[in-house]
Amino acid sequence: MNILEDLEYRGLLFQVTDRKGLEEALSKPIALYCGFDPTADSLHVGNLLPIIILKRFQEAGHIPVALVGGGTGLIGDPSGRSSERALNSEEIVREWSDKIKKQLSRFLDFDTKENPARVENNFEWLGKLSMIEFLRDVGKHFPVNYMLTKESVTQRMEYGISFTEFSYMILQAYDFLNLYEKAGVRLQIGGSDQWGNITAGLELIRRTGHEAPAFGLTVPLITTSDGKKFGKSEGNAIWLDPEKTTPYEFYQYWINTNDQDVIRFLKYFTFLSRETIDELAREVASAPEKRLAQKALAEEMTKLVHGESALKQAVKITEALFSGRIADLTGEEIRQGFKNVPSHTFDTKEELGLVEALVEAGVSPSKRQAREDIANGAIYINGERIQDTAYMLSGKDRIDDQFIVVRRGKKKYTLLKF
Ligand code: 485
Repeated sequence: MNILEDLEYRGLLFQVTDRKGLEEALSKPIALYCGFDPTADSLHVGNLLPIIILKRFQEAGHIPVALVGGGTGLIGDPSGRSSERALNSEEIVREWSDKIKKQLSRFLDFDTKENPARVENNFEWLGKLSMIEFLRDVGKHFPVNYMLTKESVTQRMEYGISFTEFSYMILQAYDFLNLYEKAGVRLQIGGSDQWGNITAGLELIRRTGHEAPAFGLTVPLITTSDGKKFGKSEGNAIWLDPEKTTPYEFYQYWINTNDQDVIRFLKYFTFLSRETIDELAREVASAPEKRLAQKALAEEMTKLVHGESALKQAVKITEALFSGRIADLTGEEIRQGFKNVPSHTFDTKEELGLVEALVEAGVSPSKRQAREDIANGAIYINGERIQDTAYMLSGKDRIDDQFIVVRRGKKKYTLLKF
């Protein structure tokens, strides 16, 4: 199976400019690129698919170029947006570009002799381009009529679009031309919203008299069967930066994938073999309650993005929360696993009556209720039921001398911090 057939099997080919021609071009190693604008200080799972496809192309012997939009990020892509973007300061865009460059680098192989990856920042050339040069050498190739037919523009006609964002497609087109000329790039990939910008680049390459063919390929927009936005959990983006979305949260995001979506996502995102995926599909059909496919997906994704040891930790936290054996966790694991539960900070490490602590931390509304909760067996300290109303919390209860995990009833967790 060649790379295009593989992408097709995975459901990843949305549009291709010239499938036959591209197939032919791919019979030899080619360079290809995908661009990422620094619109935040981290990439998120919505950016993962093109990154993984760059990796797939590299594994198939081609040369991936990951481009950080340090220049285009100062302008703002109107594609897929109904309103004008707010401009970020140059300092912020520079800072975010550096972070994103680091993140992208994790996924690609720079050390292989045959086809090492490259990371570029388009500020390198866009930052130097003069206004006169831009208008004479690049703008002249773009009939305004042609630009007006682009969906990124027509979509915005009602609410308005600045000249700045209107010009964005020319900058991305110039990138493609530049990488074509200087790095032999023959293919640009992106999400389906990038089709207009990618084809603008092909147009520029053609109009500047280049002979060697160039191509564009887009991947579909990822949807979920329950209509929730892919890559978000309760409205929050799932980031690739472990400081913003912990590896445990990241693992949880994937493990919560619906049965209806999980096989499709395994095909999109993982490097598991076709046989393994088919086997997991049979498992989803015959024993969905085991969630083997979801586990495989969560494991593969967490390993890919955060590495083996972060995956082990995420699994350990998941298991401890499931079994209630909280005491086995380290302080760092507690921090990750209980990031989103209510917490209360005590400013003393003195012994503390459990009843008083429950009230102060808001676990029980009154001392009377706290005593009742304890006596009824509803209170767990680090996973162990405590039924002694005179119980004193002390150093031996603190994990890493910092945390005590309180559970009231089946599920209601509170984190006590010291
Ligand atoms: O030469 C280029 C310069 C910038 C870009 C691409 C080529 C970035 C592009 N205009 C863009 O805005 N991409 C989005 C981004 O950066 O967040 C998303 C796309 C998505 C997918 C992803 O990047 O919306 O479809 O391509 C990688």
